[in-house]
Amino acid sequence: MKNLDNLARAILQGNDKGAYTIPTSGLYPYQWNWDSVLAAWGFATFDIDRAWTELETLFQSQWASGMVPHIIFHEDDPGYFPGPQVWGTGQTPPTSGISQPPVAATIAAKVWGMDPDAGRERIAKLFPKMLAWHRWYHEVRCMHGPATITHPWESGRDNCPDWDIGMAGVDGSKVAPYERRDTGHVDPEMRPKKEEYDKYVAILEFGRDVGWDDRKIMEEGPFLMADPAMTFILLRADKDLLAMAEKLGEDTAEIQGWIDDLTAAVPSLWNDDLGSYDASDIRSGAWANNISSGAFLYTYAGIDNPAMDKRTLDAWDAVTYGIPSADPKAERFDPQRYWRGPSWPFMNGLIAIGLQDAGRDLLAERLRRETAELIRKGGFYEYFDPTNGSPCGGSDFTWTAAVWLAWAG
Ligand code: 9YW
Repeated sequence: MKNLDNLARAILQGNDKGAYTIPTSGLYPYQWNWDSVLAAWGFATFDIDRAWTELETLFQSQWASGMVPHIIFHEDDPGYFPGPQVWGTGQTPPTSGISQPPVAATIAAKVWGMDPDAGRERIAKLFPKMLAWHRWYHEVRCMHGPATITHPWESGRDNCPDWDIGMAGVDGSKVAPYERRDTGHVDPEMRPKKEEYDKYVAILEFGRDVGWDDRKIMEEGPFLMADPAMTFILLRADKDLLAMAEKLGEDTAEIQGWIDDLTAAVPSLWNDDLGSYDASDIRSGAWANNISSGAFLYTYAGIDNPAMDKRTLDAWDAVTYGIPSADPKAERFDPQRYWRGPSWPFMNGLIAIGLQDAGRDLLAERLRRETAELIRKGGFYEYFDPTNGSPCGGSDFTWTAAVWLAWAG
């Protein structure tokens, strides 16, 4: 649809700060890691040079450890909490101290496919940076087998029921006084609750107090959970990185080793009682007992699992528009509260990549159609109620516009 294409481009251009894109003005005024990568996918449909620049800017803020932070605070903006001073990472430009799901290699491979000749030089420069990021993920975050997260924000699925058991053990009562900003931009009913925010800040303060030391955070931090989505996204990205290494004539042995190790860890994410991939608390071993859209990324990782297919369809069939972020049949399902139920267009897009690659064209097409309908009816919102399609969260959202251009529209 022409006019929606134009609108989507205008949203990307409106959120474009020159060399990076913000998710939406007001609510999220900085560069976010996976939002930015998805923005590149959208830019690639009409401005390939700008797509590469987006990825290059992101990797300019890579830490010496290889970690690529989840937020880069290029310009100070008092409209967001917690800002650069709270994170206190000492980086230039300032950044947060945690990462986000590594969708970069997967999307960079797609952008290269859209720019096969000129793209070679740009991808060759990005390759060692992506390799270093993946190495950090494997050596640090995968030390227990599956990919883990040290903060719910690291998962990018902040208040998903996946993290409830891990959050239960976090003491949020002693955090320094702070003022939330998110609830001034959007309806508080669509955002995480105060108790959750106190705990988010407490986990952040731990990281800052240990100088963002990876070892201390992994060993002593207040929160450590195995994340199925992070595991599947990393595994998929490893495979894309391997294919890239082959095309560039780079060594593949290390990447192949990561793929083997992570594939071997996937069965540890299977909760037999629930009949689903599930998050778990690394320290206690307890399951989250939640069926989330993150767990539905197994096909995206190239994993075949008929029992999980059934689970996915059960959850999907129980709503009308796309994949719900939490189990629609569970009591804690909350169709408009962020990651506790809503359907997220970019997440649907990632799941559809997996379905498409697995040759499940009808399902991929259904997901595309439902997502397109959400956007057509509601606009380029951050997320949507999967039961009635109402738009939620921030408007004029970058990754929603990007997936419209690259996939849904
Ligand atoms: C926050 C920007 C980010 C996304 C995350 C999403 C949310 C930030 O917004 O987190 O302050 O809560 O959960 O996935 O990258 O769009």
